[in-house]
Amino acid sequence: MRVIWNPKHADHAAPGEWEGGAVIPCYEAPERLGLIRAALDAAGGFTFEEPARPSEEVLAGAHDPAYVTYLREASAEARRARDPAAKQLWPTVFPFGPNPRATGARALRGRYCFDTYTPILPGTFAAALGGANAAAQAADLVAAGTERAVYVLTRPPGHHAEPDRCGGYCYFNNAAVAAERLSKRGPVAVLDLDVHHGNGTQHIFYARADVLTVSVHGDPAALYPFFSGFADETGTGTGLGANLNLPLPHGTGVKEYRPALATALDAVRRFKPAFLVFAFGADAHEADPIGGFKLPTKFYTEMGAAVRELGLPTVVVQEGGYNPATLGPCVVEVLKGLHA
Ligand code: SP5
Ligand code: ZN
Repeated sequence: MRVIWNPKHADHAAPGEWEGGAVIPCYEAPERLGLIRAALDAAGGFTFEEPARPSEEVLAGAHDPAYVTYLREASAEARRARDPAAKQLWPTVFPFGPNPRATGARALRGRYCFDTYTPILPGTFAAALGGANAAAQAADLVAAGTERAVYVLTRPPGHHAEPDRCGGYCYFNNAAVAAERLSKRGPVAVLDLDVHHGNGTQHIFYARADVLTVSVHGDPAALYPFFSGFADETGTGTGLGANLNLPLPHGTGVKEYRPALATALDAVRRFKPAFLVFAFGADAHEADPIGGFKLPTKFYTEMGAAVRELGLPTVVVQEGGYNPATLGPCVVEVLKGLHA
């Protein structure tokens, strides 16, 4: 299986994340990518390629130009700073009030970000752009019909990134970039099986009938991202009916997950897409430190095989997964199931 990986990923390495009034070690660390790559190498049958020269053009349709400019300039600002504290840009105040203009630098940090997990660092823009280009290249390979499935090995992840906001460790929405690119050639379904709701992907395609978004995730009443992912979010305008959320409770195991996955796959089949984008996170695993679900490693083979049954040309995009011991094995299993 061909793997497009993001050689710029390590340019983004957060010093920590704000949680409960303190900076804790960041779950989304550069080691994640190396662990996945080592596991794929050991499993065999995977070839690794870098995307061609990165371009901002791949972001069109997924992100607002003003946000792209902000992220580029904020990363440059962090690079120029001499004071170490100024080399990480964190939001402190978020938009509110009747006229939430964002004119100053401090306001912009809150305007273009929605949480306290997602700082902008000197290399954030380059790393995020590398991932978006890896996703675009994988989409082009799948669209050309030469590959039935291509895996995008990247970080930082993407599915929480909104059209104009970073959040949830995500800056550019790699899955949305792939889906947008494929949508020029036919209807696309995005299946998101990260344990967290893919709020950004949902938002980007919420009013579109040609891109179906389906997500199985932890109930946002109890799990990040809290404000998005409820079952009554079904799309808007011509996109009404083209978004399906299947929230499941904390503690969900195979018994509860399997029927939800079947429902998700049925929705994809009924939509009759020409292409699939599979936003894959390993954080629904029983050993994940932040997910709260209880899927065993062996279920990931079944998950991959179930997606393969759709028989669709597929771009698999890496999202979350935070247990260093189980992340690699989960990716190997899901890709084995998908490719077998
Ligand atoms: C792509 C992705 O999976 N993003 C997830 C973002 C979730 N960030 C919230 C992290 C909350 C960590 N809470 C610590 C509690 C540990 N017991
Ligand atoms: Zn996640």
